[in-house]
Amino acid sequence: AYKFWATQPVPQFGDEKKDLFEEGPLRVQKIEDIPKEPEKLALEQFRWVTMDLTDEAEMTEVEKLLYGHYVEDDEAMFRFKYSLAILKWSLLSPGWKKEWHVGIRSGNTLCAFISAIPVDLRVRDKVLKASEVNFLCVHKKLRGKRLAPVLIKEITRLCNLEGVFQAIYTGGNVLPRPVSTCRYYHRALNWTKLNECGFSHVPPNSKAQFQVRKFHLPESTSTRGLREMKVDDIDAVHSLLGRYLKRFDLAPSFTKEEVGHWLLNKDRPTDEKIVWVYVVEDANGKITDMFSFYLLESSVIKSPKHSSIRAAYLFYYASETGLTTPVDKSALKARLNDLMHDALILAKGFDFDVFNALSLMDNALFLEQQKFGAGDGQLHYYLFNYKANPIAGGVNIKNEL
Ligand code: YNC
Ligand code: MG
Repeated sequence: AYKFWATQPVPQFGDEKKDLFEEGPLRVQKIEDIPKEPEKLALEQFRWVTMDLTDEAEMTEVEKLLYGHYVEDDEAMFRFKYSLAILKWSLLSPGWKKEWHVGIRSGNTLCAFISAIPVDLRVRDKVLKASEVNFLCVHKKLRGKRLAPVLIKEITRLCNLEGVFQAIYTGGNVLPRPVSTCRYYHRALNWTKLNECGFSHVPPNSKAQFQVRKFHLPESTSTRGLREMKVDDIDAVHSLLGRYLKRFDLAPSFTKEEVGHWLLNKDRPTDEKIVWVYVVEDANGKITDMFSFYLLESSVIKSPKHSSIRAAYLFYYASETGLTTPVDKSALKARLNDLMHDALILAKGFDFDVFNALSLMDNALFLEQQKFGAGDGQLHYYLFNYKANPIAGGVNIKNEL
């Protein structure tokens, strides 16, 4: 059924084995054997281009393509709306390579795109020099013409030429074969607006006013010592987050530079702020906890009243409470609920409409209590050219980005 994916070094459906196996690459290649040129495009008006994303005009072309043609929900009511700021953040991360920002132009029009960024990815006890593939997008008028496999083969070739043979990627549709699957959860902050957009509904036997009351939040946070993260906190946050992520089987292994990039709004004007990061500093000046969320808007395609939804996505978090041996689950649960409650209050204060999270990391400890509801979307995690045993609900990469 998967004409293209059946030919790729990914685990196939049907070859699942009950027994645990040794994890590792499915295919081993040498850089010398990788083709130096891209595959020829079938139609002659099409040509390969490397997008220069440090050039505002070229970045704007990518933004426009995604704005009109990127991921929508099943009912085509909402579409991810990536701003220039978030694209810069996502695509110009430490170690980024120009060659990994790949476009196809028809004449001068950008009509397809795919990208990768480098990541040191830990799968259980092994750290892979991998890439994170994202923003695969084909113009709506060119769908169903097998351009996606061509783009995927080209980004593979370009990664391979840099000595990168493994990749991680996520998606809403089922492909051979997820290493992990998460569910989306949503916590209304502005229920009335979400309702008007067709995102939230009045449950049977309830009323709009009960929903508004259910999702009401206090004005101010309550965790003592909570404050915004600063540049000076990078070392402490790098250490705390690094130790916390070790709790999970699939996680990036961050350098300090990466922590600075992903968690601070350095060089970004205030009105382009995209990530909110808070730490808890105790009486001795020690950073004991941190949490973060980022802004990603969605276009509302069908509402006459609203054009976009401001969604906060839960990003990295960590707490010393989870780092005792053995872990005191009830203490961790209490702490995370306090922290996430404050995260919701802050997001509400910054005018977000909804707070999204996935069923990963330790989220099961607070999703229900913080009034998150399961959405219909699922997010599947895939590893390219790496055979791994299934990873249960403990994945953490920048996901829907
Ligand atoms: C997808 N999302 O199954 P088979 S997520 C991977 N990821 O192949 P055509 C996908 N494969 O089944 P269309 C895919 N979607 O025959 C479809 N496919 O084996 C497979 N949507 O190609 C599909 N962005 O060109 C089928 O399909 C084949 O014209 C069909 O284009 C697909 O960024 C797409 O959802 C998704 O823009 C581009 O529908 C288009 O429909 C579109 O006929 C809206 O393709 C936007 C959207 C996807 C977001 C993402 C992660 C992408 C990961 C790609 C895989 C990377 C592998 C690792 C490479 C590096 C390796 C190293 C080292
Ligand atoms: Mg196509």
